[in-house]
Amino acid sequence: MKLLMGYFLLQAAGLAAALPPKLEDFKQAAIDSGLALKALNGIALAKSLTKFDGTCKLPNVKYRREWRSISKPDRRKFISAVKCIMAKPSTLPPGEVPGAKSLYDQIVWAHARRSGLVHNSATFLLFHRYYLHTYETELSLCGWPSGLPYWEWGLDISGPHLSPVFDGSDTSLGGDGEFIPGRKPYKIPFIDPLTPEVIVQPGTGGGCVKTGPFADILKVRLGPFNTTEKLPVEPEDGREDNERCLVRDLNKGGIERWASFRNTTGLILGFGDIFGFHVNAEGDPRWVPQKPMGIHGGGHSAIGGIGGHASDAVISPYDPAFWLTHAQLDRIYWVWQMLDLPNRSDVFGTGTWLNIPPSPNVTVEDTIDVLPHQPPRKLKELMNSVAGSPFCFVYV
Ligand SMILES: *[C@@H]1O[C@H](CO)[C@@H](O)[C@H](O)[C@H]1NC(C)=O
Ligand SMILES: *[C@@H]1O[C@H](CO)[C@@H](O)[C@H](O)[C@H]1NC(C)=O
Ligand SMILES: *[C@@H]1O[C@H](CO)[C@@H](O)[C@H](O)[C@H]1NC(C)=O
Ligand SMILES: *[C@@H]1O[C@H](CO)[C@@H](O)[C@H](O)[C@H]1NC(C)=O
Ligand SMILES: [Cu+2]
Repeated sequence: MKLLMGYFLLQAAGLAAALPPKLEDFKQAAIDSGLALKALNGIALAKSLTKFDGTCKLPNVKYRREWRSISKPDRRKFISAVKCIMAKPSTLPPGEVPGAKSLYDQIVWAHARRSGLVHNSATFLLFHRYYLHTYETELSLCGWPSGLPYWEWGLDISGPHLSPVFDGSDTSLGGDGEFIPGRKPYKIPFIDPLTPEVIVQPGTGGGCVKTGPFADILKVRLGPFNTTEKLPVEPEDGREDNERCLVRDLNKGGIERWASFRNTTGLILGFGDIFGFHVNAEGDPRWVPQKPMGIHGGGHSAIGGIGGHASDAVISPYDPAFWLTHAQLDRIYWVWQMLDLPNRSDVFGTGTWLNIPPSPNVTVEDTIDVLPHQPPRKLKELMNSVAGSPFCFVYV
């Protein structure tokens, strides 16, 4: 009801029909406090509600909410659904991927085995949107009918170790990794020679996650993969059951430097086409060598820091917080798109990681899949979260 009223108010104010807002429309203080992003999400929501078509309708739309706006009993329900995915067996043919024992491992594998195609490539944003949908679908089969929660990085700029997402309680996604003192700063080994040095300082963890709902049940099995020269595509190695703990290194630098309200809001307001939005969101060294990481890298680094699984480009979905951080990235993309959807329904780039090996430009007529979970779909079918797509969600 509150949502609907907001919608009509915005309609009445003519905002939903206006041109996309500009950076100059907001005071710096409103940007840095998150008020601007909240307002932009409100406008995007109002606009999205005018776009329903086909089977996606107001009564069945999934609301994707920030972790803190979900009640504690509902957070526990969500966590139970995640545990249910971890308890189900993989459906892959026996022996094909021995490390994919549970359905959760299998879903991680769906990311790992094509990671060389869906990062620093044209399909990055839409593959991950489709991938989140895969998880949301499995969650609904496990008793969580609502939208996937997201994690608003900006609220935790003082440090993710202070966030309710990571407080280690039974309403969190687990605590920090065990603190390992005396670690050295780490230089990210970007392969692109144009990328400036990026040094990550040790975070507040560094070891195994031993608190929270998944401490006793979640094991990392697949990998590790050697990403020195390329990200994997259908790798032969890394498929074995290499059981180990989930490592985290909550890291405030990830948010301060790359995923603050200023960074996310600036990205939404700063670019009018997919080229600018995409290469900045992902910090593509070929196009923005002076700005590696992007909000995407920042969101990962905030959880994985140095050596944490969330910092691993291939198997980061092992961290149950991966899904919330990627929902936040998708939310920023969604808000940006909804502000001017007709002009923001394109893709930019080729079909391989940093175009290694070289591949043709991708178009919206090309397809992606999350096999065996989700069938191939044309990229143009994945643009609108409330019409003409397998999706039916909005961010609130
Ligand atoms: C990863 O691959 C690179 C290049 O092929 C090689 O030099 C390096 O030793 C490998 N690292 C590991 C840990 O296997
Ligand atoms: C991200 O925002 C912070 C302020 O919150 C700023 O210091 C930093 O330079 C920004 N990073 C990028 C890559 O724009
Ligand atoms: C957006 O699309 C409309 C038509 O759909 C066009 O009139 C307008 O100029 C476009 N704006 C930009 C910034 O491309
Ligand atoms: C691929 O896209 C780039 C960037 O837009 C463009 O410069 C190039 O001409 C395109 N290549 C082909 C073969 O269309
Ligand atoms: Cu990612």
